[in-house]
Amino acid sequence: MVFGKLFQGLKKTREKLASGLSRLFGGGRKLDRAFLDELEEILYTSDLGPTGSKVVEELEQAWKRREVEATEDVPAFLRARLLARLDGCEGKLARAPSGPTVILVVGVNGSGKTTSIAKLAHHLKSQGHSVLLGAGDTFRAAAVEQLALWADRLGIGIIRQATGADPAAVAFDACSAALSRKVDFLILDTAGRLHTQRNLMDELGKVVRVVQKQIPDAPHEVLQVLDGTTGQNAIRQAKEFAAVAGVTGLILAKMDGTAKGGAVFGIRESLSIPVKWIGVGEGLSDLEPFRAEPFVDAILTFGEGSASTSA
Ligand SMILES: Nc1nc2c(ncn2[C@@H]2O[C@H](COP(=O)(O)OP(=O)(O)O)[C@@H](O)[C@H]2O)c(=O)[nH]1
Ligand SMILES: [Mg+2]
Repeated sequence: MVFGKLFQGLKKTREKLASGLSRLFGGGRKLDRAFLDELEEILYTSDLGPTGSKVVEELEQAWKRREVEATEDVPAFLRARLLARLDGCEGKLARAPSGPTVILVVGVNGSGKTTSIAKLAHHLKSQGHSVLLGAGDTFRAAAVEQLALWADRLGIGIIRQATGADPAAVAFDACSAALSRKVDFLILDTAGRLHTQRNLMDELGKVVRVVQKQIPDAPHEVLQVLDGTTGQNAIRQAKEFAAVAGVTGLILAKMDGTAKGGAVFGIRESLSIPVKWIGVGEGLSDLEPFRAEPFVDAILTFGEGSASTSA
C-alpha cells in the first residue's frame, strides 16, 4: 500500500470518525438541522476540533442555498472542503537558484528534528543529491553524537564543533564547507527551543544572519518540526513559533502510532504555512512527502461507500 504507515497511523482518528459517521449516514436520514447538529458534534469531538465545526457551517450555508440537498451529497462536500484547506501543502522544497540550498530545521525539544533531518537527508540522497549536515544543536552532548551517527550511516558529511560551541559558529563553518564542497543541500540542526525563550530565539536569528553572510538568499527553507501526537497543542505551538522564526514549511513527525491527524487542518487554517513532510516512524525511509488526497481519505470514511472519488 502506498501510504501504509500513514494510513495505519491515522487509525485512531479515522475509526473514531467512522463509527459516528456510519451511524449518522447509515440511518436513511434526511438532511435537516438535527442531522447537521449531530454531524458537527461528531466532527468536533474527533481531532478535527474547530475545523469540524467550520466545515459543517459551510455545509449549512450550502444546504440553505440548496446546493446540497441530500445526505448522499454530504461526504463529497466534506471531502472537498477538507481538501481545500490543504491547498498548497505538498512535499516540495524550495531550491537555491544556484549553489547549496540551505534548510534550517527548528522546533521544540523532542519534536523529532534530528530524526527528520536524517530522513530528509536520506530522501535527498536517494534522489541523487549531495547533502551536508550541520550539527547546530550544541546544547546537549548527545545531540551532536546523534546527528553524527546518522551522517555516518548515510555516508554523508557533517560539520560539528564541541558541545557548548556557538551554534552560529557551526552554521558559519557549515556554510563555508557547503560552498567549497559544492553540495546541493545543507541541512542545519538546531537545539530545541520554545518561542518564549527569548535568548534562544535571538540565537536562531543570529544563526540566520551568519548563514546569510555567505549565502545571501539562505535559508531557503525553515522547516518547523511538530510532534503529530500533540494534536490541537501542535496548532498553538506552530502559530507562536512561526511568528518569530520565519518558518516556511512544516514537518509533522510521529504520524505513526497515536497521531492526531485532524490537527493538520487547524494548523493549515491558522497559519499560511504548508505541511510539507510527514514522519511515520523512526527509520530512515519513514518520511513521506505530504499529499492532501490520501491524507483526507485516510481520515474521512463513511462506512459503506466512501467520500473518496479516487480508486
Ligand atoms: N514513532 C516515531 N518516532 C519518531 C518520529 N520522529 C522522531 N521520533 C522519535 O522521537 C524522539 C525524538 O526525536 P529527535 O529527532 O531526537 O527530536 P529532536 O529533539 O527534535 O531532535 C526519538 O526517540 C525519535 O526516534 C516519527 O516520525 N515516528
Ligand atoms: Mg535533536
